[in-house]
Amino acid sequence: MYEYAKKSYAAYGVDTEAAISELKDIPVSIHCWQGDDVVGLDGGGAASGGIQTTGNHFGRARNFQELKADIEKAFSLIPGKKRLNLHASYAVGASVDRDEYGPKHFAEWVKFAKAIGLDGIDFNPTMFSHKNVKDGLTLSSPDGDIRKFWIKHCIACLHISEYLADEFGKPCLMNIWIPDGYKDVPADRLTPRLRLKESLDEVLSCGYDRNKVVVAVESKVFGIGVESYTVGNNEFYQNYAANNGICCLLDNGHYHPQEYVSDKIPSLLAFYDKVALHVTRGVRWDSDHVVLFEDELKEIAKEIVRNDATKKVLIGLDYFDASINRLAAWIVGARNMQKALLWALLQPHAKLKALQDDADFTALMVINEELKTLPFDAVWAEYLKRLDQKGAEWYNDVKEYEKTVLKERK
Ligand code: RNT
Ligand code: ZN
Repeated sequence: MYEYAKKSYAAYGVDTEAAISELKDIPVSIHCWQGDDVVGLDGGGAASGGIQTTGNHFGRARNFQELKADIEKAFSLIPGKKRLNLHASYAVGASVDRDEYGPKHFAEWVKFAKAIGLDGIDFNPTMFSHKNVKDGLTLSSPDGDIRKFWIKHCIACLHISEYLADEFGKPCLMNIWIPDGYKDVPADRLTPRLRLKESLDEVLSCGYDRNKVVVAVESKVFGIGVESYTVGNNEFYQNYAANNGICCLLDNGHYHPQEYVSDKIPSLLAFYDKVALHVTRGVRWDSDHVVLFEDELKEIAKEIVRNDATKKVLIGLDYFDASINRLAAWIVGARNMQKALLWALLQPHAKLKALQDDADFTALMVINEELKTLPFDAVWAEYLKRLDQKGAEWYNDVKEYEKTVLKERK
């Protein structure tokens, strides 16, 4: 079947061998928080700040040991180059508050990530699920002590990120997302943004190593209970990032449902050296459903591949579904990201671009439609085989793990 597929793609000038070997090298950063419903290890409890995990499937990882075991099992069934995306709330054995976290609280994670052969660890300050989120605000709070606490937390996270970069000999992405906003019509939209700007300036001026840490800011349209106003919206962060030499993180659940991140990626690539992503699936809103192999996912992957941006676009996943087996959620989403990248690598981009420039839109449509039914499955199967990965049978492993490990967790 692979030989047949190879010929089918070759007829369009596509080299399946090249696609397979390129795919092996594209890292995908997988979020730790799918494993425990974004609860974390530092006592913050269930996610708050406009985000919510729904569902109550049995087997949630309740501690570091269980989370590590689940990650190890799930990641073993995901092909390709993997990074781990950690939130500060996953500090191990911390007896201090978040503003005093340091590398030692993440040393166990480093040991683990190295042991299971990961490419690196990415990091996030956790500015939700904490008593210092005052009236729903963090870095934009009118209370100077609150702002100071979170500024200190972000600076601590920058140093942890430097440590993570050193440990893996590769840059670490540190993404800043805050829940700040208002439920109802605000009386002042500007001042909170000016305070956020000042707070971020203070964080970035701490003297971190820009070669080691890529700082990103993640905008959002609204959160649950914060429907009327979001301090860190798209315009705010795009301008902030552009003016301060950092990068934007686009979460495809964070825009109006008729706005597409696939279209935003090339716009940012025209101006930025790096663009970070949270690939998710919003159903009617920022619902963080498991990533499926859908058109928009393919478009996102196509924009990365056809713009020669696999090293510029930092791909991360961000979803949390507690209504199904959490390992399966990880595996389905991460495999789909890989599938979409393979799909994108199997398109004859140069030929299609030439048709566009020649204004031959008829041929462009005809070929695009033909490409949709090429034997993609056989190339995917070959990729899995070469990486010694299972096909659809991965699910049997998860069922077994469910029976022997997850069912025991009461
Ligand atoms: C929230 C953002 C943010 C979080 C994670 C846990 O809307 O998407 O990225 O989901 O940091
Ligand atoms: Zn996100």
